[in-house]
Amino acid sequence: MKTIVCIPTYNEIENINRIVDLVYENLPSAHILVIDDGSPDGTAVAVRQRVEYGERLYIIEREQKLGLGTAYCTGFAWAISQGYEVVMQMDADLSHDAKDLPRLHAAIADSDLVIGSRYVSGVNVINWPMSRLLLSYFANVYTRFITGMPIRDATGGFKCFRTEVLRSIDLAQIRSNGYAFQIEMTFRLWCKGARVVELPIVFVDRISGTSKMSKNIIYEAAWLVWKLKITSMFRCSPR
Ligand SMILES: Nc1nc2c(ncn2[C@@H]2O[C@H](COP(=O)(O)OP(=O)(O)O)[C@@H](O)[C@H]2O)c(=O)[nH]1
Ligand SMILES: [Mg+2]
Repeated sequence: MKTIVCIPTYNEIENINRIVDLVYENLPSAHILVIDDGSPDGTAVAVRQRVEYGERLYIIEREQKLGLGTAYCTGFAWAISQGYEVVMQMDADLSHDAKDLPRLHAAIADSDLVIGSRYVSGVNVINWPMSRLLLSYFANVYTRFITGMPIRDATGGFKCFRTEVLRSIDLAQIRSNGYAFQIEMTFRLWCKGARVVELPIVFVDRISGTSKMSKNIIYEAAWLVWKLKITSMFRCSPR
């Protein structure tokens, strides 16, 4: 199946070449789309300088930092328009192990959304401060409890979608950005009756560059789960 891996970037100059190499190493048939938000550190320049650029490596450049959610939506819409059958998403900062790509990709054969999950078999997070881990873990408990969606890791960013099901949701309608974006995508697909599968992954905190996590991202997600719950009372039919 024609596959593209979407990688959003903001100031990932220290990681971008390594992650691109690792994706090709582990999933040689895949193409890559970087969505860069005008990184001042020249991340986009590094992408355009690579030999694969224009062949199996593409970039969408936005003028300023507009957020992760809209970066992904822009990337997904482009992937759909280009006829990719499978769209994967992962972070640029090497927190997601590219060695997991083939396993997540293989599982899409009989599902619609595969989630690389940190919490499906215990807690598989390395090097996060305890405060960040607790925040993430309880954000997931909270999300599960409020929405009723039986997903252990709804906030993670390592996923594989069947394009056919991505088409079924209106990407232009999605406004959320950080954790909230990850929750919203999974929730909307789950409500549409998508087959969602979680596979265990190990998440390692970034070694280079800085996190773009912020308080606003937390508030956004805390509010979003209620919004999803309320709207889903009218139309949500999980399988
Ligand atoms: N294009 C784009 N990418 C972003 C933005 N914010 C974060 N990213 C990227 O999204 C991924 C995850 O962000 P990160 O800061 O590592 O979040 P954390 O792992 O939750 O701390 C990384 O590849 C970032 O470069 C944004 O506003 N625009
Ligand atoms: Mg990160």
